[in-house]
Amino acid sequence: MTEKFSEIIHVGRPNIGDREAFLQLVGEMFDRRWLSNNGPLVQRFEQRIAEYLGVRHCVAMCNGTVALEIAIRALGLTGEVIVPSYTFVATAHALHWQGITPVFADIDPATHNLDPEAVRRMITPRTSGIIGVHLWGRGAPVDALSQVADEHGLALMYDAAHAFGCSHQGRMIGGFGRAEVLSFHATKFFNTFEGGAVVTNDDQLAETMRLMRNFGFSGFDNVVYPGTNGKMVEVCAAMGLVNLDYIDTVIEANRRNYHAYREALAGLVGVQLMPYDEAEQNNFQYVIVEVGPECRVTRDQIVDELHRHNVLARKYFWPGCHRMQPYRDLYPHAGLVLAHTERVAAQVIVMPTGTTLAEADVARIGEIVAGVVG
Ligand code: T4K
Repeated sequence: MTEKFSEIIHVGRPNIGDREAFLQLVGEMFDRRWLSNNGPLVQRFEQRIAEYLGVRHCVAMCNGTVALEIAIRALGLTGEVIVPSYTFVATAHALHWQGITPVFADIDPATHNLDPEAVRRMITPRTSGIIGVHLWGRGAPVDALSQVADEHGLALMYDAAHAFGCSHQGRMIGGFGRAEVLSFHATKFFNTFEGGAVVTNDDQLAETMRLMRNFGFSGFDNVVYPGTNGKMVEVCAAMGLVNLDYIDTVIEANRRNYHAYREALAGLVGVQLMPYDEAEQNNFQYVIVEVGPECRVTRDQIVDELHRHNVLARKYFWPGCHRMQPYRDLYPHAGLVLAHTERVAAQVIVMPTGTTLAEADVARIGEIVAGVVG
């Protein structure tokens, strides 16, 4: 049988704003001969992100993973930090990379976000903090997590890599916890090629992170802190400024596709599209399909059929961080307390979306799924 798509359809195909505007900014950058080190484009970018999210500080970085590492270090986390296993592995690696033990807590199967009661059960005398993840751009249970953190004197920060442009309980994500970390990777709905940021309302923390991302330099020849190189370069900030002007178009395309998926998958037994709360502001970038036990076929059979038709749907975040290295060897029994994580990771499919995918393409993807589900 022939494939439904002759070209590969990717999850995470970049959305790219006005090319002329981008080239104009790059031309100005060349004229200035200022390419990195807190240049004027990075400063403008940081200001616009902070305004967009309503936070006091945006510290732009070279990618989301380094932004996580710097935020973790600036908060002084040590010993053990509680994180979900059901997340991109960078959340755990950013801790392990600095000699901190990621301790995996289970999720709420309805929201895929950390279950605050499961977090509570994982606290030990070595625990110094909690990193919540706003998975798929849906807000984590911020009130309950902050209550657990306060009761135990733990620092609370968020991995908001999926949640740029999203609100939770009517407030923009970016202002929760001590700090929130964004990713602007090429595959995110809003990208700066590679890039990331930490946003915070804490003046002192922002100042520390600015030092940390630039080797700890405070002026010429004066190093006042152990730092690293986490700087965003000017060309990335140029991309970010141009894509900020394009963000509403991208969100609208994602919203339209999400509704098209809703229609295309309606009535398929055991196939559920994860809803977005339309009372909130959403970026609609993660179209999540869950294949339950009532379905006639398995999640993997559906994914295989999609791939056969050149639709590279993904099984994020299968099999869970606890089953990836080095965590699988370090904590071979972690799965015993991660029942929901294991079940959810085995039933999720992430579908393609974005400005390069037309509504008609979504309908054809729906036909592939319907064809295999029967
Ligand atoms: N925390 C969370 C919760 C995260 O999800 C992430 C990143 C981070 C932290 C870390 O942030 P960064 O350090 O990355 O800023 C992708 C992305 O690489 C990663 O950024 C993202 N999360 C994760 C969810 O997805 P992979 O390994 O699946 O990437 P890859 O290369 O397979 O790309 C996905 C698809 O996109 C491919 O089918 C090809 C397509 N693609 C990719 C690129 C780079 C394109 O069409 N064009 C491109 O330029 O992780």
